[in-house]
Amino acid sequence: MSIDYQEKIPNNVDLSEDRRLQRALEKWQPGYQQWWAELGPEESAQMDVYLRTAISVEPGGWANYGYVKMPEYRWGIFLSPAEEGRLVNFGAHKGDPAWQEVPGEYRAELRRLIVTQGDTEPASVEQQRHLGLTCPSLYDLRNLFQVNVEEGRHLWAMVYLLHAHFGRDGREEAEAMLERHSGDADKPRILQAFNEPTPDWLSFFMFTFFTDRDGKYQLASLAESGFDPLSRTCRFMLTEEAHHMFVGETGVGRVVQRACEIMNEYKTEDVRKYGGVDLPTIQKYLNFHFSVSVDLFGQELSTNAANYYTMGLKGRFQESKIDDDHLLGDSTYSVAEIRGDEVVIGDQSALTAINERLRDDYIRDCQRGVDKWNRVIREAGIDFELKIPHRAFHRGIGAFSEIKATPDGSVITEADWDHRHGDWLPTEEDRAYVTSLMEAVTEPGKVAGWIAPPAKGINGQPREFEYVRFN
Ligand code: BYC
Repeated sequence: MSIDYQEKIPNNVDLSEDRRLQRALEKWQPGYQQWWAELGPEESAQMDVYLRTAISVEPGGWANYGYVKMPEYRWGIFLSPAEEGRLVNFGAHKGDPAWQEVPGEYRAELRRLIVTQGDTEPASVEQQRHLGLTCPSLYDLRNLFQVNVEEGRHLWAMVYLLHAHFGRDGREEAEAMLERHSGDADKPRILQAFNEPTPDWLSFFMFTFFTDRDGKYQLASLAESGFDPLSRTCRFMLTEEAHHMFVGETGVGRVVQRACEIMNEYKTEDVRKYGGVDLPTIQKYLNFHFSVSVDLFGQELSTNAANYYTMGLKGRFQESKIDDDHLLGDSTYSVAEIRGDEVVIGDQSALTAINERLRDDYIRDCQRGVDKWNRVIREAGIDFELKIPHRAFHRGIGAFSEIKATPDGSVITEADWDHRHGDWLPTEEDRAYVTSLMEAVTEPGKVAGWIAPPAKGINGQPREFEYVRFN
């Protein structure tokens, strides 16, 4: 399954065998390139960036690193290898051969899932477009750009499915991906977290930790799909996603580490005085990014999600490894809900609670990363613990969007919320402080004062390697 880089659009799907599809995608390509030039990373076109490019979809296919100017990055179409004899693994069609073509009766639902997924990818590039101007190091700048080009490729992945399987409406949807823009008043991105700005690097690291992790869980559920081309493309996308979450986890970890170093070196809690980000501010950013990211899982009880499952279009996380009937007709699942002014746990149909189950899987995974940050704090001998807020905190979607709650899940009045939310979410002042730290550091090996250096370089290169060359 090696990738053909001789083609205008690199691919491992024998694109040249399907002239119509090839022509349609080649027609979409200039619009994509124009979008990248206008809304991709600012002032980056002339830079040589040390990027990885997939050379095959097999394990180890990531070995190819070299300097690339981003507008010349070889975005293409890569699907994981087909599994022979793959079946639909859940829902009403369980046991049928996986579909190679869109099942006609589920066309609208499948298109909607693919469009929602696809829309997030260019959105994140738009959200992050100014960050390069204030990079804390060349290492970080290179990682930002790696994330950006791969999100661009994820858009290609979804656009390929739309073009290859949805005819004219698919082509129209592919156009619309370049017309909606993050934060645009008239044509916003579909999901709210993708209309929030990513104004500084602490936000970027939080975003890649929390929001990219939603990507991991959504892609993993779509990778279970009975629609085989979607499954195969998501499986390959997941291999790219892992690096993005690494950037988030280590990025926040390095900000935490620097805060602890300052506290110990100067024997103070006043980390800001010495140009670091204090732990309480990191906690507020965590609260914000966690809460907007858990919204991305949708309503706790969702007939949409139940239908996607029964139709065999979107499964649960690691569906095939779960030991049950994969139909969920009679099963129940515990779901937190509001009763009066209390959060209580009740049993609900497992089928309608699919979104909530995925959210639970996600929260457990987030906790693992937060535990690592807490280890850094503990090892520095500091008495402070970062905490994931309760799922009822600061929600815009689902049952909890109706109420106000503290980070530990107590329901409070609107008036109380108005009075106290600045203790839990970044205030204007917090944001202004974090913004004031954002100054570009572009000398190889040097790192801004608010973040610790990375533990090691990329692809075995030293930390002082020139990861980005300015021309
Ligand atoms: N914002 O029945 P419900 C990634 C709407 S991130 C706005 O719960 P459903 C990435 C919903 O559309 C992963 N609206 O909805 C990360 C529905 O509208 P209608 C992206 C929302 O469908 C970083 C209504 O509320 N992938 O890859 O079960 C960088 C009822 O809701 C939101 C996917 O999301 C919201 N947050 O669940 C780059 C996978 N939530 O029908 C990339 C595909 C709900 O009443 N998407 N609504 O008009 C899905 O599976 C589902 O669409 C969702 C929503 C899980 C998002």
